[in-house]
Amino acid sequence: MKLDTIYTDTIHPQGFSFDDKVASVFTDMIRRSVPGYALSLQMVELLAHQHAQDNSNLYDLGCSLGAATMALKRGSNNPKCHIIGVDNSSAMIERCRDILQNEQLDIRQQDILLTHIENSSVVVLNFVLQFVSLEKRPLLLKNIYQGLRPGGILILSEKISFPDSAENNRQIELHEAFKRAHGYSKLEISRKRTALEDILIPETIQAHHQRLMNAGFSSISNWFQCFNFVSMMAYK
Ligand code: GEK
Repeated sequence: MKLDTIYTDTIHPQGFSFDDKVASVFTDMIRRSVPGYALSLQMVELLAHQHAQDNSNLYDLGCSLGAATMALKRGSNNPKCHIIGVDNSSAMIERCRDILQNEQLDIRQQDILLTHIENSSVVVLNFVLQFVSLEKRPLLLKNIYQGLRPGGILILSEKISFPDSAENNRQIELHEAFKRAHGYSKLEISRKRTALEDILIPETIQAHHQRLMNAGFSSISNWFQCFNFVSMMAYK
């Protein structure tokens, strides 16, 4: 696994994009940056095992290198399910296709806002909605809802914010301590924070729940939280 040193270099990117540099270190980056990432993949597998329906589509929206796409495959373990991974980054999709070349998965380079969701029993958004502009989030969730079968689920993991600013700052500090414990320096953390401003927009749990309800989901629950990272599921 190639080590993420993107923000240690004296010449580092000003903004953040899912380019070749990021794709080449992504596995290391997400593991050291997102508390609970490995668990999120295990739970996608478990939830897919419980909810994947015969002859349905399972979507991993914003699949990056296909880690959650593979969790859908392992969990469903059902040749009657069609598994689709979607990402709009060409660097991610090229590597993803390479990694998953023997896996019989449908990997598409596409904007998830344009993906037609149909006949689905499980949809995954694993740390992806946070990168979609705020005004487009409601429509994306409505599209997912209308493309799910009754009893189908959306598995949603996100970086979140807190309504109380003191609490918000405390949780950000805890997350930064998590990153330091995983070998990132203070300088790398602060450069990355600047690079992600206006690109990763976290929202409160309440905002997420309200939007899921507005989209039509009937039962919404959180199944994991560590600091400012939360995982939820929502049923149709
Ligand atoms: C995992 N789910 O390993 N359309 C398609 N892809 C998008 C869009 C969009 N509009 N916006 C962002 N992406 C993965 C991790 S990473 C999370 C997901 C992170 C893609 C983007 O190209 C990137 O690959 C992914 O969403 C976000 O479980 O980097 O924190």
